[in-house]
Amino acid sequence: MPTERTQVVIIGAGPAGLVLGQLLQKCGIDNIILERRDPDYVLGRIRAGVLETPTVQALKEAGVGDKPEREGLHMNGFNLRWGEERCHIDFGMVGKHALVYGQTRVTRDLMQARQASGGITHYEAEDVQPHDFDSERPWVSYHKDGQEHRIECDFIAGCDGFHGVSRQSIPAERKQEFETAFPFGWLGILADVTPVSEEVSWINHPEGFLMCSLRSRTRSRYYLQVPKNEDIRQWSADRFWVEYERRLPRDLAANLQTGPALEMSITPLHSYVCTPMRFGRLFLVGDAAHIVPPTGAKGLNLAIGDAQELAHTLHAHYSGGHPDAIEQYSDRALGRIWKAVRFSWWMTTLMHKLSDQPFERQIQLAELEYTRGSKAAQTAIAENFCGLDH
Ligand code: FAS
Ligand code: PHB
Repeated sequence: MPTERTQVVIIGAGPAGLVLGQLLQKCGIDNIILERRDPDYVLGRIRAGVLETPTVQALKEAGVGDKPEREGLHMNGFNLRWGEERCHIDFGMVGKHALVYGQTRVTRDLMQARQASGGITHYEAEDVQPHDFDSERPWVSYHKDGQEHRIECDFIAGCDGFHGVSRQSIPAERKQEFETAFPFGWLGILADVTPVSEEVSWINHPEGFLMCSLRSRTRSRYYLQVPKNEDIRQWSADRFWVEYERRLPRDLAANLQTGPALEMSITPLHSYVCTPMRFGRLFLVGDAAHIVPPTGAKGLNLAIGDAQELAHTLHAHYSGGHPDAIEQYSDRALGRIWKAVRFSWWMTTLMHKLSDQPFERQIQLAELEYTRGSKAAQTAIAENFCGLDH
């Protein structure tokens, strides 16, 4: 069996794996990424769109922060809408801003940077398996081109997403899992039509949530709340536009441009956290360890935050003088993660149709009215959305 040797094996070449790979590279820590798909498949997944300030800092550290700052759309606030009512959340209240810059572009920038730096990424690596991560000599096996391969390493980083192999390799009795699922999902559409507004709006509608976001001044990203088990095959772009226009506030509906879908998909909404995030010499990073509903625009930002946390941890370990750095990774990451899980859960319960109970909707309307009249409440939303300092 062909055997390679490196310091850190990274499973998964999504945002977490690629950021970790770049940061380790810059610290002089050898690493190999194993990704089960090919690059085009990874780039074809249309997902997040908003980068928090700490995330842009991490991307700069990884050497790919200039393009988001140069080409991303500055987000200086957003709108909460209900009926024809509106509350503007101004990020200036906390002296920060966010950037609208699609996850696909972040991933492409990272792939190009890794290729330029000579980092090793084995795409289409099948049956990746972590081994002996409770020992001093962990290793990883995988299949490629009809051969089984082995990589001996010091550490394994599970950056393989919610359905990856890393977390599944941990026996149930060693994990404490926290989870709550919402009875609905987001039907998203990406279309080359002029956005209804240059500001992102979250809209609480009696028949279900909708969001107006964008990727550029000519490309829109919109979402509709749909029942949890909705079948995407039942939704054409035309059906989406009819329902979307029906729920939009009048001023936004007047600006709506429709067109063919570049992509349509349904994302279930749930919250999940696995603790701890370290098992011997195996670390869980990003969606491999936690999932948040996209309402708070946190998933991608959390994943990149974890990658930066782990890179600093491993740098402290290898540079010596910090014997407890490895032990601290999980608690430090979870402190940041739980605050984002709470905010994402809270935004979801505030803005979505949770049930047919009139009481729940009255509570939501009361909270929205209160927020509109309270700078303190608006400031709390702004500081959570822009990313709490790590
Ligand atoms: P990813 O899932 O991105 O990457 C994991 C990688 O590991 C993948 O490339 C996968 O192919 C690979 N992999 C999996 N199993 C493997 C194995 N056994 N061996 C080797 N490789 C393996 N977040 C937001 O902030 N806003 C949004 O609007 C938003 N929308 C989303 C929509 C959808 C449909 C989904 C699924 C997620 C969305 N998210 C959103 C969250 C999303 O952006 C994630 O938080 C982000 O991709 C997490 O990055 P990673 O942790 O790198 O995981
Ligand atoms: C997006 O632009 O895709 C987006 C924006 C904000 C969110 C989720 C998704 O909370």
